[in-house]
Amino acid sequence: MASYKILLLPGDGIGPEVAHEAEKVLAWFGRAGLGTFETETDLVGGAAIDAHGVPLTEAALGLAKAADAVLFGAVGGPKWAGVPYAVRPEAGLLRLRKDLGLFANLRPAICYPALAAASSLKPELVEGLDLMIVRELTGGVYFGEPKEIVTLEDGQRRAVDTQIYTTGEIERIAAVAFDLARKRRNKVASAEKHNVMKSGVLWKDVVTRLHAEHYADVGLEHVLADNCAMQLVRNPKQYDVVVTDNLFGDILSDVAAMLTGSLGMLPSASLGAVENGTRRALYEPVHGSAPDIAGQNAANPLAMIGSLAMALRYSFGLSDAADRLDAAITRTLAGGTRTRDIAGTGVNAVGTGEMGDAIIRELEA
Ligand code: GGG
Repeated sequence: MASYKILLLPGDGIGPEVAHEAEKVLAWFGRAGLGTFETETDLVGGAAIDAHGVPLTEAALGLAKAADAVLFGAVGGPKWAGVPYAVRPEAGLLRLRKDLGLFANLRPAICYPALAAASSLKPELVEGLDLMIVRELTGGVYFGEPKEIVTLEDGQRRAVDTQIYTTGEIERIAAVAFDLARKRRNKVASAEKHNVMKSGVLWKDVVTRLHAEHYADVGLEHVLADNCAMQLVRNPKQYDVVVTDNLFGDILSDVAAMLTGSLGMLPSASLGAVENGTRRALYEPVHGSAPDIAGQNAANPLAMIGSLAMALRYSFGLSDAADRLDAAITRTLAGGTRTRDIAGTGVNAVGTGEMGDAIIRELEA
C-alpha cells in the first residue's frame, strides 16, 4: 500500500475546525485501505505568532517541503491586527506559496444541484455550473517590489504596491489553464486589464502567442477583468476555464463562490512545477478564518473536504477516491444536510462536525 506524508496546518479561526473534518475523512480513507496517510500537524498564521513570534517557523516550512501535500486551513483575524506587516498571519501563507513555488492556484466553482437555490443568482443561471478559475499565485502585486508606505516631505503618506509579471510566469500559468481546458470543455478566458495596465498588455500578448504556437485547438477569449466579474454574475455558464493574475484571481473566485451558494463551498489546489515526476502542493479552502463564527461548530467544512478531494486527485493519484469523495459531497447535499451558510430560511442547519460525519456516512454507504 502506498504511503503519503501530509502536513496539516490548521491555522486560525475556523481553520482548525474545518481541518479536523478533513482529517477525519482522510483517516477514513486510511481505514478503507486506500493508502497509509502519515500526518503531522504544525502551527501557521496567528497561532504561530502566538507560540513563536512568527507566522511560519523554519521548521514548519521544512516539514511542508518534505510533505507530499500540505492541508491548510485558514489564517488571520482581528487578534493580530496590530502585529508588524512583515509578520502578519497572512505572511505565513504567502511565504509557503512562494518558497514551495506554488504558482498555479486551481479554484473550481461547482454548483451542486441541491444548492442551486442557495446561489446569489437565479437557479437557472447556475444549475450545472462547473467553472475552473486558474489564479497565478506567486507573482503580481502580492509580491512585487517596491511595496511600501513612505512619508512625503509635506507630511502626506504614500503607499506603493507593484505589479510585476515576466513572460515566463505568464506562460507557465497559461499553459496550466490550456492543459486543464483540454480535459474539460476546451475553452479558456484570459482576464486582465490591458487597457490600463502594462502587465495586462504583456499578459494578453504572451497568452495570445502561447495559444497560437501550442494550443490553437483550444478556444481562447480575452476579457477585461472587470467585465469578467460582470459576466460571472450575468451568465457564468459561458465560462469553462478562466486564467488570471494573483489579485484578479482572488477577487473573481470570491465572486464565483457566491454562485455556488457560499464561500464555504470553494476548495482550492496550489500546485508547483512538476520536477522528477513530483510536484509540491498545498490544498486549502478559498475562505478565510471567519473569526466571527470561530469555535461555534458553525463553519461549513465542505471547502476543506473538497480540498482534500483535490489532494487525492492531484498529489496522490487516487482519482477513484477523489471521485468517491466528490460523490459523497453531492449525495450529502442532495439528502438535505446543510450547514448554516447554505441552509436558507426555515431549514435546520447542522454543525461543522455533523457535516463531516454525514460525509463519512455517505462514503460508507
Ligand atoms: N484559506 C485561505 C486563507 O486563509 N486566506 C487568507 C489569506 O492569507 N489570503 C491571502 C490571499 O490569498 O489573498
